[in-house]
Amino acid sequence: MERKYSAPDYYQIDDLLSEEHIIIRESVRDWVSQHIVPVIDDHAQQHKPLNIMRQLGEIGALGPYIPEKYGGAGLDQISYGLIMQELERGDSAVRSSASVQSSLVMYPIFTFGTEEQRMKFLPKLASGEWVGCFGLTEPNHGSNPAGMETHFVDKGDHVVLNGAKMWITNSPVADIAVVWAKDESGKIRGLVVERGMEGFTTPETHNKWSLRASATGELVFEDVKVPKENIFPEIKGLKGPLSCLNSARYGISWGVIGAAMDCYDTALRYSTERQQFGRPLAGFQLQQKKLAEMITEITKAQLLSWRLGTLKNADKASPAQISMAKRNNVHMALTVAREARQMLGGMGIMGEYPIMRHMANLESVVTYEGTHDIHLLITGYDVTGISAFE
Ligand code: TGC
Ligand code: FAD
Repeated sequence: MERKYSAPDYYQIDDLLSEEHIIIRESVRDWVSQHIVPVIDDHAQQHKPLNIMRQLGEIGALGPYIPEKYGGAGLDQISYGLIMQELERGDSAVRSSASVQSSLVMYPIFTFGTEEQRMKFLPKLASGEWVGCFGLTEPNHGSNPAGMETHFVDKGDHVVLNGAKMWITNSPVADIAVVWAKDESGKIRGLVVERGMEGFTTPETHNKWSLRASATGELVFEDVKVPKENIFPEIKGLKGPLSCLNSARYGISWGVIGAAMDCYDTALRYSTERQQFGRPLAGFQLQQKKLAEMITEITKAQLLSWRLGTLKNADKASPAQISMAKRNNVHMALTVAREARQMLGGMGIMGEYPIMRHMANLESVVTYEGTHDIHLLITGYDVTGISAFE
């Protein structure tokens, strides 16, 4: 069945975008309609991760804001956001792949890497020839990465890495991993671990009820010898990985708008077509309340992310502003998905509509990249000056 889609723009936000932004958005939207929408339900139902990194590279979705010299597209932050929005309209797994590769792998290599590291890794990551992943979370340290146990010791021209990371998007298919680990003085450092290094394995995590079209796994390091040229030279401390998260969380704030728009559009369409008690569902006040609240919250989220994008373009977005947008917009999208699912009645649980899949995916998105409550505490810290974490 061909699925129709009409993206809501209730506040004429297109007027805030450039011609280039709209061309980029429309081309990614068309790609998603042609290549993701027809196959995504099968991948999610079968728990069969998508294998689309090269295609994402071809459409310029990998490292959109990385300079062209390194294979990126040299675009601005609004373009990056719009690309994430369109990809997540298809499925959070698609946006996850693109945002991990762009913000969590290419961004740190570009920002913290040596020129040799940039030239070695970035062009192949931008084209999708290589898949990257990002290892911060550990079995015993999720919300509190400062406590990480993964560590390395200096052995002259190389270091020896031990430890384990958990819940790592794309680890089972990754060619390289950007890994955060402590040195002998207990400082957090970043290094690139490559597939094939002895003692490095990436077991897959099975039986997820969420992000079923995405591969998730572990990173296990057993005396892995990593050459010193793979270590980021200067960056030390938690601000290294957290800077990458700023970029990825920003992208998520846009991405989830795409999922919410898909749910809203599906519910609006269904409720005008489906008749009960002799009239369309959309004619009942309770259904209109749901639709009116959805479009209000989507519009507010669109404005929040657009403004954040302009701040990011000017290099003025604070981490706390990014936390607010990530938290607000993911919660908005989950609420829209839950309400939209109800509006379709029994059909809302079926794979021929995207809503239940988006809803299940968003249960991961509300947890990863900092949980809903952690982002609230970041805002609390920002407005009071008192950290609830200490
Ligand atoms: P705290 O003492 O506040 O800060 C330590 C140092 O870090 C600096 N900093 C930041 N720098 C850049 N950006 C940020 N957002 C920053 N937040 C803090 C800070 O200035 C300080 O620097 P310095 O120079 O003084 O050392 O740190 P804390 O230990 O109290 O922790 C703060 C907390 C809880 C907010 C932080 O740990 C946190 O954000 N926890 C959540 C963990 C998280 O988000 N994990 C995500 C893992 S990756 C992932 O989920 C990928 S999913 C991908 C997908 O599939 O799409
Ligand atoms: P915990 O930290 O154990 O938290 C459990 C609950 O306790 C949460 O509700 C949390 O909000 C609450 N809590 C914790 N501390 C506090 C506090 N101080 N005050 C109040 N409440 C608190 N990580 C990576 O490094 N790379 C990846 O690519 C990656 N991909 C992921 C993909 C998926 C599908 C998932 C599900 C996770 C992924 N993650 C990844 C990990 C993700 O970032 C963590 O799951 C997340 O940071 C939360 O950590 P945790 O699961 O250990 O939960």
